[in-house]
Amino acid sequence: MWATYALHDRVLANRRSRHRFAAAPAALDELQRGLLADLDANGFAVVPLAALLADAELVEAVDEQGATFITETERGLAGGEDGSEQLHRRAGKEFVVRAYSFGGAPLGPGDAWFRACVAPRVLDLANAYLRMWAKLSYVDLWYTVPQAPDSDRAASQLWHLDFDDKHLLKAFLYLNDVDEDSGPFEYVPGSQPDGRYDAVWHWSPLRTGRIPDEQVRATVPADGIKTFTAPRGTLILCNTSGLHRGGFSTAKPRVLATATFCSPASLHALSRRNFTPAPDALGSLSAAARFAVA
Ligand SMILES: O=C(O)CCC(=O)C(=O)O
Repeated sequence: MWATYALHDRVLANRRSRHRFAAAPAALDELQRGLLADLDANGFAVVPLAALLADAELVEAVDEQGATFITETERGLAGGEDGSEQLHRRAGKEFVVRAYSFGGAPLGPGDAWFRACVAPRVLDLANAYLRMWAKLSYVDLWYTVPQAPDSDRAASQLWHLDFDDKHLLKAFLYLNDVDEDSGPFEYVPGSQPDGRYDAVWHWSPLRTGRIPDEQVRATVPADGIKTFTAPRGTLILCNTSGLHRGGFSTAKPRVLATATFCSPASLHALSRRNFTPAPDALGSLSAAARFAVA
């Protein structure tokens, strides 16, 4: 797998994508440049979506989409077995209800979160971080259902590195206020590829193991874990090929919109997009956005 990934990263898909980026790099403003510097240094950046997008109507539409998703999910959860069966959950990660999951939902301008993900203010930053034209491989909303505080953590609630790609940028937009009890996202700054912990937790394709909490705490200083408690409307951008975990909600649900930007090498070698661009999605998009979703 290393050989296939390295071939796509160095020679095939990513080289073309890097050329596309280098031929017409988008000019970033001061806010975007600051976020890029944070991403490069620590593997994450945090910003209110409203500040990054600078499009009040779109921010409002995303918020409404979140409110509708919460209402529908809670209706489903309250509807006993029948209602609950209609909800999108994946085996092994039942604690997350998803709006779309992996069904290839057609997404286009009618979906506010999709629109935000391909908006130049967001996509230009993702491309600048990856130093190539990125692919948008996953778009979804998640509702994390609270579980008993004494239950065991499972799946992505445990420390891990995402195995799909090292050129990776995930977006997590909190759609409700997230505190310690609602399962905040957590990250070890500097654990991204080429970061200060790269030698400790080195990324390799398809590496799927979980890393014990004791090992993490024995390796990083007490303030070396970033716990993202934050108000609704906060956007976290993170290279999750570094060490992360989250979604251990105990007292309250956590609701977020998420998206994954990755390199074409990931799409070729390791992953599959979870949505299909709707027929009306492409016409209005920039060349970089068409590339991202096509
Ligand atoms: O739910 C979370 O906060 C963690 C998500 C995660 O591990 C991932 O998206 O790779």
